[in-house]
Amino acid sequence: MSRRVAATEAGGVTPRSTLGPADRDEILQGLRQHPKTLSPKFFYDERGSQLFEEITELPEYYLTRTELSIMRENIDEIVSLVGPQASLVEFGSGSSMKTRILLDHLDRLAAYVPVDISRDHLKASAEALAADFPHIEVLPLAVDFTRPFDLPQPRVMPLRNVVYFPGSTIGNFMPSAAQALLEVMYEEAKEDGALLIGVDLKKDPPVLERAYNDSTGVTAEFNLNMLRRLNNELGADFDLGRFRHRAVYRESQGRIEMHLVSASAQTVTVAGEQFEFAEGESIRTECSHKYTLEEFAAMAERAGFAVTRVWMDRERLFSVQYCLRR
Ligand code: AVJ
Repeated sequence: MSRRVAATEAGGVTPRSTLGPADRDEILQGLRQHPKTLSPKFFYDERGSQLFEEITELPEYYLTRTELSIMRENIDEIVSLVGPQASLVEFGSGSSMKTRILLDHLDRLAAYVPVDISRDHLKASAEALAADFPHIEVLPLAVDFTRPFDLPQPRVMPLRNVVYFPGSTIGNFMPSAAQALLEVMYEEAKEDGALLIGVDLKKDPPVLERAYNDSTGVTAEFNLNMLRRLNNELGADFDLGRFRHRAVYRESQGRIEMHLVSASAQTVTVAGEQFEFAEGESIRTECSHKYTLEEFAAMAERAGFAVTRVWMDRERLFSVQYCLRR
């Protein structure tokens, strides 16, 4: 029976094999490590992307709705700071509502450049945006945005570049990698450029832990789906029933860590390689770093940006920050 058919029966979504040889090597490398780790980028097969959409609507997961309300309430000021005829360079595929709010309001945008490594997802969301915003030149770029890249040349010369990075995805990067990513954003912002970024803020740990351990178990399914994907695409034999979702806030590192905990001692084969799991041993699947305003401002400063405007909700749960190249 082909994997395609099996997957349909299992999850109702027909996953396409999207993991390349480099991904397989990275996954095996992560499972050989102690503690075992898997990159959160591997969450997002079709089922994973759908589950994440569901997460953004959960009462406990305040991030997406809070960022959206901050954008809506402050869009006029954001538009005046960005100015006319800018080029909006989004690190990510731009499938979110937040991007549409910007494309709806920014003044005579010269171009919109979504940058994402997953070519298919990028192409689909860029085509949808180009159809909905025919007056904006949409120039998708399928590259790895953690390394410097050449920007496409729009028909209309932009007066400046504004890099956009919503959703607090900056939190997924370890502090040194987050620093390095801000330095790439500094390069791509170019002269007179700026950065508009969503940053989730440090807060009461129970509030954070609830956001990653929702009562309906959607986040648990999102986390476990990583194993389903390895079964589907790398011929692994994970028994999802023998792993448990766990998300904890590590105060000293200022981050939520998501883990898949082995419920018993077991052996799992992935791409023909065997991995032993002790009872209680886990795979860390995601880190979500949270920042204070001071901590993020210091990191932005080290990358060459000056934070010039911060918008927050009344409860100071989440921030959208505007940073100018110094
Ligand atoms: C999309 C990376 C911002 O870390 O909050 C949601 C992903 N993980 N629930 C986050 C996620 C668990 C999310 N980011």
